Amino acid sequence: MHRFARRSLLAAALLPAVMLVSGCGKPESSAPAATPKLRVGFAQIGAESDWRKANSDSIKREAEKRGIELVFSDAQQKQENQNKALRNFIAQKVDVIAFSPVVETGWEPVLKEIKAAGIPVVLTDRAVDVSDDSLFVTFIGADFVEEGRQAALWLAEATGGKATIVELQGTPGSAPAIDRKKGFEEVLATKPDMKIIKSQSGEFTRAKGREVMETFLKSPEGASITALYAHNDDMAIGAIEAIKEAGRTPGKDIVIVSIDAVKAAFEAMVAGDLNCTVECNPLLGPQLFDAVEAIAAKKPVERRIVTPAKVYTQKTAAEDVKTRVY
Ligand code: GZL
Repeated sequence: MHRFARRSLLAAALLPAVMLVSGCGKPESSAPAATPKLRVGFAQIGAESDWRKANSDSIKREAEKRGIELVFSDAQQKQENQNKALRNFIAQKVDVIAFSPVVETGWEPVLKEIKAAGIPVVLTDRAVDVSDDSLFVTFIGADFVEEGRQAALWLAEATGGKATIVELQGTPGSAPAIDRKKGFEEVLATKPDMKIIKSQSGEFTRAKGREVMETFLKSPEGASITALYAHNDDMAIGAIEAIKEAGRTPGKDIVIVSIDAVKAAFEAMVAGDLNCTVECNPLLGPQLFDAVEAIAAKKPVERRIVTPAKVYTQKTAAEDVKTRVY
């Protein structure tokens, strides 16, 4: 039986006893019994990008604002650390567990242990690939396939449908890397003169994005590159440094489209180095704790909560950059 059910049954059972003990037929202090603080365990992926840092800030800030006790762990982008943290939350008997799974697979065992412990699970940001739908209550996050489509549609428009593209993928096996590639290639299938000639993971980080872009530029096909598709802004910003070092002009010789729409991307667009970014909102704290509080109150929760996206380009970057909050 779920912890909340047990707790409310217990409270209901005890109340008459409490009233009997006091002998007066009504509780001594008229103040209502303080409802216990909700305790939520959150297993975060890491701090690999500006997006991730904004996501963590939003979750911590919102928990604080709502008086929810947050047990927060950072897995440094390692699945084994996330699994450890999730098992820890079971031992700590938290009320709800939430996490952003670093990759899609390998979660069934720990999710079954959490289910057996009667603790509800909320997924934020990234999805898991499991056969048993009862292993989590809801998934709150963007439609990564659509983000990939939007990036490709913008690039097709910007290049007249003709581009020799290199791709910096996100973390191998992660939902955003799989789906952003899928959406981009769906559009490319209709564009015969747009070709991805090289594609490799930059792990969603600036450092790795720069390193991989350097190898692309030094390869025999380096001189033929006319466009870069990066699965996040951090890798695009790292790649911009490599492009400049190679004596090429980012934003002109090599047109660049990425995803996230973090503030540094707007600064790069104002500088003319980046051409377009597709927004993937990291501020999931409010939606996460709306779902947590609904679960605690035994109210229904949507199975899938999609966060909207928007395409931003150099055209409006000088204005947009002033109001970006992450
Ligand atoms: C997307 C998120 C990705 C971001 C990256 O929802 O999972 O992980 O695009 C982040 O910046 O590292």
